[in-house]
Amino acid sequence: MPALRLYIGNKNYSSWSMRPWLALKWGGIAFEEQLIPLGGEGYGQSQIAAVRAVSPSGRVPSLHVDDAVIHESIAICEWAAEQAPSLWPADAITRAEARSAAAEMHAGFAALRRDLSMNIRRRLSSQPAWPQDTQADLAQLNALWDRLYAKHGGPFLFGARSIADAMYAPVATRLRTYGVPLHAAAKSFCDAIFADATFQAWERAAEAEPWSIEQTEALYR
Ligand SMILES: N[C@@H](CCC(=O)N[C@@H](CS)C(=O)NCC(=O)O)C(=O)O
Repeated sequence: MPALRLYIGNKNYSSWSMRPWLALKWGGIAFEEQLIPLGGEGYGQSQIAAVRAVSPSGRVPSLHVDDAVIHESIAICEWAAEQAPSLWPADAITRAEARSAAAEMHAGFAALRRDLSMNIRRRLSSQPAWPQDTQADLAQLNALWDRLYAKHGGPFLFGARSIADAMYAPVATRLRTYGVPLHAAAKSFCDAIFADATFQAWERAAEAEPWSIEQTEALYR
């Protein structure tokens, strides 16, 4: 078995880190994790260099498999699925649909990611007025989840837990943080993620972290 080390950012803020971490854990793949605190007061050249030293893109997550480096969250998830094929649906067409949904998250929803930064610990008391492109992303997300729940019946997006759920799990926390009203399918998805023991382990660690990134905390204050 190769030596696996996953480099991640702060669990409270780093949504890209959460995705492959969940996939590896759900796949039963043993790995060591190393957290590099990102952002916050005094963030500077030494942390940027620390990330660059473990990831050619200068971003986390990055998975070291012996001497090889796999970066980009979706590529790490795909590697995990090669070790644990049940991370994708068994049926070829359903698997292709799950890959479409996962790729859409990785490449899309830019306005949602810009305006609803992940901040697991935080709960806003009232919902901000979202710009039009963010409203469009939220509508697109609801339409996607409505369609997948109607087709596969839950409890996860493709019935059983898959990488598609890992890709959207951080979004569930964002909807909770910013108090976004939920369609029935979105509520079912969020409930399924929040009840997942692996997700809960990440969430507990996020809540216990000492770091605070003022730029994110100051949003909508
Ligand atoms: N497309 C990349 C995005 C990775 C990304 O943006 N990571 C952020 C943390 S969530 C990062 O490393 N930022 C570097 C920094 O803040 O210095 C992926 O899917 O892995």
